[in-house]
Amino acid sequence: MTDTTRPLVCHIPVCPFSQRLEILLALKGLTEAVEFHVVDITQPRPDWLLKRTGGTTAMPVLLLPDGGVIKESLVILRYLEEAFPEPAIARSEPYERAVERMLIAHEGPFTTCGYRFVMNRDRTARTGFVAQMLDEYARLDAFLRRHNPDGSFLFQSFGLAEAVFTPMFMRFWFLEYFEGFKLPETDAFARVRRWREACLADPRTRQVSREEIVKLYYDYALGYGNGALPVGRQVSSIAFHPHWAERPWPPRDKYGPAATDHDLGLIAGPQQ
Ligand code: GAZ
Repeated sequence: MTDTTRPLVCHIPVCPFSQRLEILLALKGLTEAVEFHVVDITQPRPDWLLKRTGGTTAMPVLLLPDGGVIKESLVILRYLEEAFPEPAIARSEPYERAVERMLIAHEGPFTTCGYRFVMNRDRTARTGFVAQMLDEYARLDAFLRRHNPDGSFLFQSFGLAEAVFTPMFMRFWFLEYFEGFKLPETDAFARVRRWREACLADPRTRQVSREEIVKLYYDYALGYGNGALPVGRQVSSIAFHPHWAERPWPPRDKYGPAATDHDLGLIAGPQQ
């Protein structure tokens, strides 16, 4: 199924953590150095994979030809940077490297905030999530203003911090679609807006599209993550078949009546 000479990354469909690795390799011009294998998260994990991971199911996981296994996207990212050192993407000067790592240290709270917001089912909690999300963007804005007030990126060009955050900026299109949440066009967010736009404009981040994200994450908007099946449904929105490009766009109102398998183009046949 796989060749045994290259490292292999196993990941779930539209996984933002795995896209970080794809972006890093694209920045290096080394997209062929690592093989990527998408695992169908709606099915039990294959035995060969569980044997390699020691039973854990979270992905991405990097499987090395010599038997080594690396988990956690930021650790894998660092490994790839060191295993394929040319061209370097991470900063090399110690202080700049620390600045880069300080910004990357924000990714956990930022990511969790956006995912909790999209998965929230309580309409009355929405205002609180908007405030938390804006607070996260404000932190990024302050950090960028402090370390590079006039630039677009953290340093001169798209680098490691951008590889970490861009997949989340893309996933958070689901907040625009399902929550009507956008980063305000005000001065207070001007610096982080410039960063986000510069990140999204880079052609080396085109591994996934807005349409794929919105369609595959519909079940997250219903509060069901990681391939879990919403009540009353037979097929997950993150399933391989039917292909997302052949399905209609899901309803925007995530708090209204849930769409059926049929509405979502997940099963053929008459509406029940
Ligand atoms: N910290 C790890 C990394 O590699 O950086 C995270 C990996 C991870 O969460 N992988 C998930 C997975 O493989 C898919 S992505 N799950 C299957 C399994 O069997 O464990 C994130 C959230 C969240 C819900 C979902 C996700 C997400 O909050 O993107 O918050 C950050 C899962 C409710």
